[in-house]
Amino acid sequence: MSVALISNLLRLSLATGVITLASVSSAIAGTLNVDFTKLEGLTGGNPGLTGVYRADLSNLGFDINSIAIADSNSAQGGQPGKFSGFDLDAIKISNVLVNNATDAKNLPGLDVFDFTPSGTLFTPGIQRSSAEPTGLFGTTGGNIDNSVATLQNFDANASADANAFGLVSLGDGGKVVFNLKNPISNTTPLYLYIGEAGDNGEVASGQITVSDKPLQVPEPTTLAAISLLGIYFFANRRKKTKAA
Ligand SMILES: [Ca+2]
Ligand SMILES: [Ca+2]
Ligand SMILES: [Ca+2]
Repeated sequence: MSVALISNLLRLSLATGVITLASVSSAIAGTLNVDFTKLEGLTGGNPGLTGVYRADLSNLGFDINSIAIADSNSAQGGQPGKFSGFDLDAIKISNVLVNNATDAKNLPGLDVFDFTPSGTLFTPGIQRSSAEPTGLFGTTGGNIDNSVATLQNFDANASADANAFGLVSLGDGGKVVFNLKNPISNTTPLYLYIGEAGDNGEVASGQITVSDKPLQVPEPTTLAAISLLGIYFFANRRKKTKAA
């Protein structure tokens, strides 16, 4: 990502509960504490094991044009192969505050997402061991296939077999950028809800970025760097596995 692209960008870290404000002139212009709350209960399809997390986006001080979610690349939790990494069931933005996963499932949400490849930009992460050539679950040809992922609904079947449905696995270190159909003005209240299918340790270190600008897919040089990084992590992990 170029310096220009991280202009006026807020990064919410699920792990630390901190938003970091960045600008063109400096990588980090300020830091705000943010409550990142795991809602009560689980939701989803069958089995419904989606953990839902809420971030308060009220009073950010700018209009939101894009939201990015990146897998932490911890290479821990959940299933390997095409289910590697953060398993995104759904993403919603709403003016309504809810406190449990079922209520989040029933929220209509604001009509701001375009889940086609033109509005949902995917950078696949690495598949952990036994990679499948067909790609990560919920993807087709390197893009998110929303007929499988159904990112508008918390409806994931949290299983790693033929019953799996309703989610996209980002892969280790993968990233998805949602460029919103319309900017969301800086009104209050405003809440972001995301679900992690399986609720099995892959959300705690994920990251969310909200920005006042549309984000773009990485430039070729950046993609190359990410690939090298992925290879490094893969090699490093193999070494550790051998040692252990
Ligand atoms: Ca996973
Ligand atoms: Ca879904
Ligand atoms: Ca999971």
